[in-house]
Amino acid sequence: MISRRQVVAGSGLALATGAAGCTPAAGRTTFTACDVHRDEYPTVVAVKWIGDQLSAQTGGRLSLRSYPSAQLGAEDDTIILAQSGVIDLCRVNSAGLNNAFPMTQPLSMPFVIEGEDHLHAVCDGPTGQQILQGFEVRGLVGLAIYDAGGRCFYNTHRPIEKPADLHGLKIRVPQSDVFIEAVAAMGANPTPLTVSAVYSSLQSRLIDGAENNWPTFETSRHVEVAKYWSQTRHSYSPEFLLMSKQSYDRLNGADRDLLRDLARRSVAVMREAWKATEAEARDKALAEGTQVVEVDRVAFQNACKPAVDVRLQDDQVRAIHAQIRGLA
Ligand code: BDP
Repeated sequence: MISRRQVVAGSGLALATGAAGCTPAAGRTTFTACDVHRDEYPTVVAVKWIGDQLSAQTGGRLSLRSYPSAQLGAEDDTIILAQSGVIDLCRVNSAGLNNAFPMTQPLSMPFVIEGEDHLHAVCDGPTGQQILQGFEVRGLVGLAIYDAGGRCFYNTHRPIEKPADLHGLKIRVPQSDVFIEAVAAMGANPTPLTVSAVYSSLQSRLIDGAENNWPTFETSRHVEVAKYWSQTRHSYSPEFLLMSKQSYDRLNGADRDLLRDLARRSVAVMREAWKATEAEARDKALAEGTQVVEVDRVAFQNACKPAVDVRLQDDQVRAIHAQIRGLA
């Protein structure tokens, strides 16, 4: 795991060599974009597509350099680096934004979004726009919301069919109060860790399991260690593409419009890559011996209700939650 000090020091070095942070040279600008996933992951593919289009449409005046595989740090680090203008674009999950931006909480909350069609209705409409606009107050510009599939539990011990089966298990969650409260309500001991720490923590038995989507489970190789996959699909917590407001404000109006238009169009690019990657990841995991367990989803949903109700005490969270449920 990279420490924050290393990240900042590393980015400073990169900046000095012209590798990171909106680097204008003779009127040219290269945006830095980071992601915790590896190069072929659909979010990385979509952001690289934006970069290719930018270069093509500006004759190379605007371009983008991608830093996948958490090279610039964990998601929490990259959010801060983008806010402070050290990097230009970060792709992070809603989970990593939940605590600092409560408006994102309903997107991550358990059993609020019912599936991909519902998620698309939310993200492609006024609610998605409203949430994207809410980042500007804290130094970020929301550019796009991407799919992340249904998150499910997986563990090294036993088939989990109902909440009681989670008792006593340490389950890794993202650093989000929404996830901590939900997983506790479902009966496990939530253990917040960065996603990069999950593989070694499963191996060393620091944790017994985690929860995520098929592509993260397979591409991050958690599949090698955790054999039991439970189809809870308890959260459809989506991905965000965010830009440093400092970098955005340096662009002229036409470049801002171009970037926003490409980000909007990249959603379709991402969704297409996502469908294929999700199916392929599932097939590969099954071929590697993953045991898929059908679950009592209603029991999990009922167990989560008190955790959802706690979050709904916040007026903004309650209002967005109501909009989302209205689209179900
Ligand atoms: C994956 C997201 C990634 C998150 C990770 C997590 O794509 O952005 O970092 O979950 O659980 O699905 O932290």
